[in-house]
Amino acid sequence: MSSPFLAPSKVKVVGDALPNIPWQDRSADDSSVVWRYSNNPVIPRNPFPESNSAFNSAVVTFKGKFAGVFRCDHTDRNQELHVGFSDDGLKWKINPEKIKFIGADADIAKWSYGYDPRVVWIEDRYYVTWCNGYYGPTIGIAWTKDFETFHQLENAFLIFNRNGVLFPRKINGRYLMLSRPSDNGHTPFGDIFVSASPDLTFWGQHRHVLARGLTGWQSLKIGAGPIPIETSEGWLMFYHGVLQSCNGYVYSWSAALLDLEKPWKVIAAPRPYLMSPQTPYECMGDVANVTFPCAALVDAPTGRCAIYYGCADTVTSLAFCRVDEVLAWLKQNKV
Ligand code: BMA
Repeated sequence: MSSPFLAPSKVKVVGDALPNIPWQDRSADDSSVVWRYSNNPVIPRNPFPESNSAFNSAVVTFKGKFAGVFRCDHTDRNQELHVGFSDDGLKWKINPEKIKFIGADADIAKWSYGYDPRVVWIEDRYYVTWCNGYYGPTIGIAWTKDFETFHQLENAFLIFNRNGVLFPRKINGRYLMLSRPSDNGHTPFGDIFVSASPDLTFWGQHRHVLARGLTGWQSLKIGAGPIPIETSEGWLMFYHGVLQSCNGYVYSWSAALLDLEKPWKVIAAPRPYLMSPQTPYECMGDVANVTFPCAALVDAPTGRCAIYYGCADTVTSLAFCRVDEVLAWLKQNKV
């Protein structure tokens, strides 16, 4: 079935043709704007024996195939980052050895924990950002060209901060990163901000982007998800939102549109979610009721988009959408 939100296809997605991204058409009886892969989850909780859970992970194209940085919490329940490779984006081989970052100042290089990675290609290399333990959570940055050697840079911000997400190109000569200032615990608050840097070391010009509390599903806190997608209409930013129920936090996600030149200006923010935890693998696991997107692969000419999202802090799943349909939906469902 096609979506009732089908837009005239004048929307242009900036990016490469990626005809081989994972894809499954929306089923005939489904009119959702975002739909789930029928064989979810694609990554089980224990891709190697020491893994307790594999979720909230980042996938990119690499040498015509796919690579990623995966959050694997170990059976000692430390949060670690692992590399994985896949021919089709569906079947993954995840390296049981955790990533060993090199090159950082000795003080920064002391590993404590790392989680919720994002990966982005900017100019000539891949950059990884993640929630890095340094006397509390902040945003770590590293780069790689081959997914074997990872060069760690300075942490971007002071503690406490999470959900550091780089834009895929410099804007007006500066790198831009979304983030969500937080606390040292489970943070019952949080808005999305953006910061600029000339060199990925020194960050400033902090601007407020989007506030929590626009509607119920995003009433407690919000945080950026995948790398923003550049379109002719603006930056498409998928983001998660959290509400507090009598049973705890519930993590859903949706999409907003940001100005291309000044992404702290919001063009449209959504009233409803696009996905909330509804399937058994999203509702049951180490943390119930979590859907948490961290990566999107887009085939620019067609606008087909595959989104990797963590489920219940336990496994990783895939969802699909079309960029023009999401933008048309957002126009009709903005706050
Ligand atoms: C956040 C992070 C995420 C996690 C979420 C739900 O604070 O730890 O990795 O998915 O909580 O537990």
